[in-house]
Amino acid sequence: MMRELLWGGATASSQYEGGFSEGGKGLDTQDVRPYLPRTSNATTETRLLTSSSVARAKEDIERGSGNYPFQRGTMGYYHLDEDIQLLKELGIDIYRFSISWARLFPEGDEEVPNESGLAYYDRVFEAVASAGMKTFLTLTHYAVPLNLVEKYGGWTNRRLIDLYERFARVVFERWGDRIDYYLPFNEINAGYFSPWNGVALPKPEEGAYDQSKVFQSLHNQFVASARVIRLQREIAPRSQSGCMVAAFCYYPHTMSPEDNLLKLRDEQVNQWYPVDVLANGVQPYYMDRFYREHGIEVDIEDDDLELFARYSCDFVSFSYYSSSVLASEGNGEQTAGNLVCSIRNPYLEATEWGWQIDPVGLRTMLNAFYDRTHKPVFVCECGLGARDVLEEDGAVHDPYRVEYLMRHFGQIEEAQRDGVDVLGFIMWGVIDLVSAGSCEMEKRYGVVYVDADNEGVGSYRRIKKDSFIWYRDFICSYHETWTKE
Ligand code: BGP
Repeated sequence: MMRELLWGGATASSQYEGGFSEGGKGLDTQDVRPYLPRTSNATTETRLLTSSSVARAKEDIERGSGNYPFQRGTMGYYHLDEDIQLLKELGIDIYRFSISWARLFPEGDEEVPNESGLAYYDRVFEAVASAGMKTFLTLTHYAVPLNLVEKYGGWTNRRLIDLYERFARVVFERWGDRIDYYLPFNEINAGYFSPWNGVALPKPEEGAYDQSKVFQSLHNQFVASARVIRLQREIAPRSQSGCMVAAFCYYPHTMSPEDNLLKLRDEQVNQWYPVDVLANGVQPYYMDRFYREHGIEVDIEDDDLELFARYSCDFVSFSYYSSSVLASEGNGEQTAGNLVCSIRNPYLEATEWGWQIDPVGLRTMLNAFYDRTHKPVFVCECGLGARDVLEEDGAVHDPYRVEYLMRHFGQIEEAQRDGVDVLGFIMWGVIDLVSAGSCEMEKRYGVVYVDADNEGVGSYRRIKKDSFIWYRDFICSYHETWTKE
């Protein structure tokens, strides 16, 4: 029996809220990422911060200078009621948003939360419930209080597990009865390929990341996830817990056995490792050899393994934007992807940012996740990043976005027919946001346009794009037809 899907939209606190020092909010790891005009390595520089770039950002903040887009997001903090009204009009069933850890605990290690932060999220939860939408909460979406990086070394330190649990306790005690689905972490595999975003780890001033620190941090986040699930089951039992990774749908570059093996190994480390721990409750066998061969040392305690086995999540979820190609010999033309690079796939078209559009890959991923875990699967992020134009007459025509969505929705239906238990689809950046990868404003995903540019110049007025009407009508007729069947 096919499940009636939930259709949703998503934002994340750092990309959306702005108001970075409003109500006593502390600085976090996203507030200090500068906008850098697009050049070959601008994205890397703004994504992988070093301690000296953080120090520079703090000086800029003191002086009130510099361009730090996450400090303004798309001003959601100031447009809350209007935005929720727009989402209500859109008719989505479920809204995914995240809580800014530094709004509740400005330094991250206080004993008690910040009242003004609590009051802000009271309003958010209330507005979402009154609009009749379900809540899909991401406890943290990349943003970590900066003090926790400077004082404890970010997620390398197990102390963060306790502090994170303290933060989660406040969330569940206060809003637990309103949370339908939640994720302890956004794209938990980001720690591996984008350590500043994923695990709040600064890049060394010279040379590469120490991989032992990267994987220790990831392991600590796995432990934190399991502890949060334990806590939620005690105090907020009606919520459903998930785990989430960025899914890449890898293809081997050639038919060579080496390329095929590389695909398997990369998929294991990049994508399945967190899923096997958090959904299947096991520390997977393949990581031992990977650690050994790369000289990686991770402290894994026996209690951790027991936690994984006892507190695995209820559903699995992933973000999916494009697919990737892997080659053992490193040849082939490169293109970009979600926080990673790939080889160009001649069978696919790519977005202006080089992300290869592959709807069939979504069906493949849905099958792969279900096959591996036998748990219901939520597509909790997907969408098209494009340079939309606000026309003179005040309209935004985005037929390319409608086409992207239609093609992906078709593949979700196919996956359901394959027998995959799909829970729903959540469109990324339903209201335009600052890009997480490149800090640009002009890479837009929304069905609601926000009038602002890369420099933060603009009215921040909200304008419905053509795709708004299409998505609204799609959701409405989907449910009407479903009820009639
Ligand atoms: C995911 C993140 C989102 C997001 C999206 C699109 O990795 O979870 O926060 O923004 O990708 O990426 P970008 O904003 O770089 O286009």
